[in-house]
Amino acid sequence: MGLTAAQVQQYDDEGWIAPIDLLSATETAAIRGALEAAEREHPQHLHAEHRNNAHLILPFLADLALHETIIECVRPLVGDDIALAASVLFIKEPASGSFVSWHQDAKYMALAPANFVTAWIALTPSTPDNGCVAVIPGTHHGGARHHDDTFGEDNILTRGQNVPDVDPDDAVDLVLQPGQMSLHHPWLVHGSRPNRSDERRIGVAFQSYLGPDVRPEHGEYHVMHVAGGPVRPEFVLCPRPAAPFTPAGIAARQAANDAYAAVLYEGAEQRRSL
Ligand SMILES: O=C(O)CCC(=O)C(=O)O
Repeated sequence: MGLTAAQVQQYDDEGWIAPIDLLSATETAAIRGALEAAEREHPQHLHAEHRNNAHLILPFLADLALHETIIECVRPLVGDDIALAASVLFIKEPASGSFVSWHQDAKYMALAPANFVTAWIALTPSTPDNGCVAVIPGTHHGGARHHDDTFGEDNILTRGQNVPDVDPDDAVDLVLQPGQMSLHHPWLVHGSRPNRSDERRIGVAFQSYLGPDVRPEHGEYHVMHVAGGPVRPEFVLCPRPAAPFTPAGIAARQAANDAYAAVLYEGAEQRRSL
């Protein structure tokens, strides 16, 4: 439970920690099963273009976001009062070209200071063959890098934002078994290649857990309370879903997605639905 001093040191030095054991095989299979059942039964709410903030309509994902082990790992990195800004289902279908270009999460999130951390949870194996997350260690030092907006068809990111001057030879693959998680810093340059395997690669990213001093620089953030003191008045407090796909949950998620899209697409030349 929690992080060792060496893991906290690695986060400070390199900007990432992995792998961290989170869920048992049974728990992971149950969450994957529930997610895939929800995808089958409610495709209009969970299709490939609509994978943000599903924790606001699916109680089992909200419960996962509040997992005690995640909180114990996040607390030493950001502080005791924690809110969750958003979540993303990063799903790569078998043998698909979907990839994630080199980017820094904080570039377009308009949250400051960068006292927040993403937890990425593997519900399937996540390997070089199926396009696991890869990071460039140490790139969280020095703040924002230049990004080009590429709007690539197969790019999972909103703008296809890409840091051009990355040497892929510097990358470390964050290989995870189902039920393990990684943590990464908001300024860490990272990305992922396509899934060349014949199985889905499913990751749930809680993006991000915000420390007590973090505030929106502009726009509106609809956040969920996670731990410690109350959510600051600069944020809109989102309720946890009472049951799957309730009208209130669907409306809360839509409002959160609309507000998030407005922030992420600020100044963008193209837009797609979130
Ligand atoms: O899941 C992926 O391939 C990329 C994940 C990512 O960019 C993130 O969690 O910030």
